[in-house]
Amino acid sequence: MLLRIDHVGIACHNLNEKIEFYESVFGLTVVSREVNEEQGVREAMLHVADGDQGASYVQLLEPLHPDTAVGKFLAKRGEGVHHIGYGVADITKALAEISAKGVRLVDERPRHGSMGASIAFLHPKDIGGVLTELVETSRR
Ligand code: MC0
Repeated sequence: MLLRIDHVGIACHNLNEKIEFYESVFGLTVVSREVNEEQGVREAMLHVADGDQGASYVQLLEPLHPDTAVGKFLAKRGEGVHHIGYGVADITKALAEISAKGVRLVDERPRHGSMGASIAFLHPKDIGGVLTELVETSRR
């Protein structure tokens, strides 16, 4: 069901500072920057690698307001890994299969994600404390 690690989402206080850090330390390149009002984030995708099943990225996330998913996470836990995003071929089918196994879905239906992808989150409390995101994308 899971094709690849699409991205690792990392919560930070200052997006520009963190981009500079990842560029200078790891030599990564920003391929997309977006504001996603629905998710309450300003984010950047930095390309890591290409594989048979598509590309993988580091996603840096800065909250638009304190009262957002990432804002609350930062207040509680500080900067760090916020979620893992896995690539899937058919997100609607994957959500139905996962839900049938008793895992709570944060999103019953896909939402709009970075770089035109369809995304949906699974509840961290049912996945060993890891906020998990499914990503269906046509990009390669
Ligand atoms: C919260 N919890 C987490 C967590 N966020 N655990 C692991 N990883 C995380 N990132 C835990 C809290 O510590 C708490 O545990 C419990 O879940 C409830 O958290 P809360 O702070 O009280 O907040 P809730 O319940 O209002 O919301 C938690 C929930 C929410 C996961 C449902 O953050 C959510 O809907 N997340 C999905 C959307 C999202 O994260 N969007 C931002 C990225 P305790 O033990 O204290 O009860 S958007 C994105 O990434 C897009 C742009 C993309 O990829 O394209």
